[in-house]
Amino acid sequence: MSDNNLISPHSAPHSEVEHIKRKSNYLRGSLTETLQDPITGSIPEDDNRLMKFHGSYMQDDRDLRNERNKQKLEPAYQFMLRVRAAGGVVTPEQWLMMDRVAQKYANDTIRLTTRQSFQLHGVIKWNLKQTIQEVNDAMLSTLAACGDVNRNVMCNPNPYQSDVHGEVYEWAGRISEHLNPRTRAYHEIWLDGEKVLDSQDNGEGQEPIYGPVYLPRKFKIGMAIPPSNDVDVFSQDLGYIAIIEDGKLKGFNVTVGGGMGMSHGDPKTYPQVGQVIGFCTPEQVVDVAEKTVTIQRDYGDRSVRKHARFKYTIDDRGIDWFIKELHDRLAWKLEPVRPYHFDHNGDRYGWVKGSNGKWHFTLFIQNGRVQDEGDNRLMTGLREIAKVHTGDFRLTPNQNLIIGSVSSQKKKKMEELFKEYGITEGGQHSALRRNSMACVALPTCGLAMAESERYLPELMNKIEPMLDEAGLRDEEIVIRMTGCPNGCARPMLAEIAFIGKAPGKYNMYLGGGFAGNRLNKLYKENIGEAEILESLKPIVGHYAKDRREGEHFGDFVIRAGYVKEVRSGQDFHS
Ligand code: SRM
Ligand code: SF4
Repeated sequence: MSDNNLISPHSAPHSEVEHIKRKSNYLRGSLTETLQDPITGSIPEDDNRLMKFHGSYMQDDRDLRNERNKQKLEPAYQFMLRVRAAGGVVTPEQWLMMDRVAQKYANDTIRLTTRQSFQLHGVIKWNLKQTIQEVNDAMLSTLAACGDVNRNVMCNPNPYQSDVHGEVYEWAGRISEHLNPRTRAYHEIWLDGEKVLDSQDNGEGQEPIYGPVYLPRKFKIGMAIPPSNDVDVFSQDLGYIAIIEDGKLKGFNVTVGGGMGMSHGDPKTYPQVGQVIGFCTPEQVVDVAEKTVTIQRDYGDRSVRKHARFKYTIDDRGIDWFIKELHDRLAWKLEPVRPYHFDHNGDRYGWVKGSNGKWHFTLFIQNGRVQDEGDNRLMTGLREIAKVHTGDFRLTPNQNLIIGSVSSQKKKKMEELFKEYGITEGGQHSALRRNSMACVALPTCGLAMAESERYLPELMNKIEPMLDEAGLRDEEIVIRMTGCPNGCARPMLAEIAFIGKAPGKYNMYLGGGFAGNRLNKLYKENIGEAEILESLKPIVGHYAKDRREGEHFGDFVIRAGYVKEVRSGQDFHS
């Protein structure tokens, strides 16, 4: 196979991370040794870079940082562990394992992520190996949950069309499997696997798709089943839109070049929506994924990490260049795009009966945090449900959970458990809250500039009375918040978004498409809570009074002139 850099058009020196990957001997580095170092709860920066590929980030509790600093203690180092499950589907046994390790090794909470994975926070270095082993014993994995590789493949968990969901889910699994790193490093380091190859190995067999330096940056794939765009297919590096005719899966439209991350005030970085480039059959999806990934491997920017995502490779070279390159590598051509239509990108809550005759219940979990808090015993409740459930659990792309495939006989029992533990579809909340997402941010995220998960519910308490007054409590409006412009809750696609700038300060964006099909636009910069509420109130009132039949909030704010429509990422900052 070719060295990844032979074709690279970027002549600038490679970034430090590229050197770390290259000399890591396929993600081994000195992890085995540094994990055992008894002197510190941390690991060196080079190994930390490699840890990401193994599904973990070193963090420290930022709430404790100043105090520990004053006491001349090292930061409270801990590790975040991300557990991947393609399409977010897990068995009750796997749920129980996550619940157990969260209590035993982490901070007693399970975090459901915006990409249908699990996160554990607060695992200390000396417990990492045991935690990862228990995860793997339950047939889940942390490998490639982070790092410059393909990440968890997202898949619509739509329970209305169980047959099609089942099929699309299978394809998501196959893509995921095919693009998994093949290095034995993970087995050697975490699972006491035998060391098969030594550092002299030239890697021919080790990583046939990625090669020795993997991808220039993370890579994300999602599969949507219209009319739901809950996976936010246009935010994915590579997306697939299922085309269903007469109830049967015919294939997929392919989208490329989406992405959310940017830096405040740097127009060279921007969020982008993917472009729909053609159609392929189900049997062709793995081939399309592999060839797309290899194009990014060979042409992505390895010198500037901020410019290394696939969206920039496409924008710099043009979509026609990409399509030609893809067709050349495939040795066949995509067919013309087929018609499709998305209605929304949020979740649909409560019970539905699927085509398999089984029942599915989507419950609302605020910002994906599963925990017991006072009278709210969500974590215990889900544990008790998992003990008797014989179907599956499906993590949604909006940080919620579906208790899937409940038989008619079991439905009543489930309802009793829901009642006992206060588990609901969120009907007591406004539709705005039920369409909300916030990223983790403080105290664990090292990149957070402001609160997000801990603050959005509080802000919502203040926005909800405003909605009540305007008669909009049940109006579905998508609102998202992140603690920085990396975009982990995909805020740039929300109708209303707040992106952290500094403690207590946010940039406010308006005008995203209700179906996740249009980026929003900056409305106000660097504002605190008082100004957020002051800014929002007149717009909410105006919308209640002047909206057209069926007009969504994001469309209204553009028509009413609050913000300009953004047609592509290049317009985002203008
Ligand atoms: Fe993210 C980095 C959390 C989905 C874009 N993301 C991080 C880190 C690991 C912070 C870090 O690098 O030190 C955060 C860990 C916080 C913590 O304490 O847990 C973090 N990202 C998350 C999660 C948990 C947010 C959530 O609240 O659910 C999501 C985990 C997904 C998963 O299960 O795999 C998560 N991150 C996303 C998404 C949404 C998506 O993928 O659909 C995005 C935007 C889409 C995209 O990638 O373009 C996203 N995360 C980023 C970026 C910006 C990447 C870029 O293109 O510039 C970073 C920073 C980076 O990579 O350098 C980042
Ligand atoms: Fe952290 Fe920023 Fe991602 Fe939020 S958006 S989790 S603050 S990196």
